[in-house]
Amino acid sequence: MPEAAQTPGNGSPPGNGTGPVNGNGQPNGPGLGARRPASLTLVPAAQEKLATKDFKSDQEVRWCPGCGDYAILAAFQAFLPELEVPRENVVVVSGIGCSSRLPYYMDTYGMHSIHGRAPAIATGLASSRPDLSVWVITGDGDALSIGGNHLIHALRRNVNIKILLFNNRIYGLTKGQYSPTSEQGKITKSTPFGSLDNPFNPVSLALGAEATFVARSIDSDRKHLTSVLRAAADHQGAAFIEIYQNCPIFNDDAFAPLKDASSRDDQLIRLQDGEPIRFGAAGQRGLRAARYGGLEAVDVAAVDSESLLVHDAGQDDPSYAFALSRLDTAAAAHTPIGVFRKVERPSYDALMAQQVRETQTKQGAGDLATLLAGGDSWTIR
Ligand SMILES: Cc1ncc(C[n+]2csc(CCOP(=O)(O)OP(=O)(O)O)c2C)c(N)n1
Ligand code: SF4
Ligand SMILES: [Mg+2]
Repeated sequence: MPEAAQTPGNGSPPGNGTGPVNGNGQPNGPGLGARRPASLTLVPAAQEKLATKDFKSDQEVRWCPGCGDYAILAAFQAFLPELEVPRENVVVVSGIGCSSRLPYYMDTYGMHSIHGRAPAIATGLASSRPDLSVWVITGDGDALSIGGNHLIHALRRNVNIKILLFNNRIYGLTKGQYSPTSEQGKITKSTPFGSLDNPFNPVSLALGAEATFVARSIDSDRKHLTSVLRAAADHQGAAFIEIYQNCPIFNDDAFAPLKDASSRDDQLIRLQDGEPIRFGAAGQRGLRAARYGGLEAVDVAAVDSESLLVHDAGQDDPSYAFALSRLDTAAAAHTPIGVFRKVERPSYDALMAQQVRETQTKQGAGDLATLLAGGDSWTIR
C-alpha cells in the first residue's frame, strides 16, 4: 500500500485536479486529447509517470492456475497508469469471493470488505472523497446474491464508482455452488439434480436499475477489456462492467462459444458507438428492430439497409440497450460486448456536495453534537 494520501479528506476539490494535462505535461488517456477522464476531474494528476509495475503489490497472487482473474488483474494493472492519477488516490474495494481477493494484489489503497457490501462502502468513500478514483471488484455471487440490494441502489443513485463484476457463473471461493447467473438445470454441489432458478442477466439488471453506464467484456480479450475500462473511467457516475471470467476449476469453459474460432464470429456482437452493428465472419449479419420492442439478428443482404441498426449507447431511454441485453438469453444465442449504455445524469456525490454547500451557505456549518441533542431528540428517564 502507498504510504500516505497527499490530498485533502474534507471533500474539497484539490487545486491541481482540473487541469488538462498531468504532472508530466502529457495528455491523459488515448482518445481523450488533453482533457482528463470525466470521472477524475476532482482527482489530482500524478506528479510522476507511473507504469504497470507500480500497481503491483508484493503479495503472492493466489488464484488457481488458469483462472480468468489473472488476465483481468493484468489488464487492470496495465490500464491504471493511463489515468495518470497518484496511486494513493486510487481505492479498490471488494466484497468476498475469489475475485474479491484482487485488492491485495494492487499497490493502491484498498479494502477486502464485507460480503456483498462493497458498493455501499464505495458509495460512502466516493461521496465523501471526490479526490479518489474508486473501483469496486465483485463476483456474481457477491454482487447478485447477498449484495443484490447494494448493487442496484449504487447504480440508481449514480455514485461515481466503477464496478467490475467478474462473472464466472459459479461460487468459486466456496468450491462450486450455483450462483444467480448459473444456467437453469446446472448441476453443482448445491444443486445435485439441477438448478431450478432462472438466472439473472447482469446487464439487463443494471439497465433495469437505470445505471448510466453499462458494459460487458471478456477476460481473454485484453484489448477489448481495456477499451471498456477506459470508457468507464471517462464516465462521471456509476459505471457497471460485467466481465465474463473463466473458472477452470468449478465451471470451465462457461464462455467457450464466445472464444472458440468456430463459433465466436456468429455469436459475439462487438458494439461500437456510432457504428453499424455487424457480426459473422464476413460481417454479413446485422440487427434490426423486431416486434414489441425486441431486436432480431438478420442477414444484411436480405433486408432493407435502412432497417439495420447503428449502435447508439447514448440513447436516453434504456429500452434499446435492454433489448440488446436480451439477445444473449438462452433462446437467442447472440452475445453483445462493449458499451451498451452511456448517458449523462448528475452523480449522487456531486448532488450531495452541492446540497451540503447550499445548506451551509444558508444555515452555517452546523454542529453534530447540537444536531444529535436538538429538535426531535429527548431523554427517557
Ligand atoms: C455472510 C456470508 N455468507 C456467505 C459466505 C460464503 N461465501 C463466501 S464467497 C461466496 C460466494 C462468492 O461467489 P462469487 O461472488 O461469484 O465469487 P467467486 O469466488 O466466484 O469469484 C460465499 C457464498 C460468506 N463468506 N459470508
Ligand atoms: S476457484 Fe475458480 S474463480 Fe476461484 S481462483 Fe480457482 S479458478 Fe479462479
Ligand atoms: Mg463467481
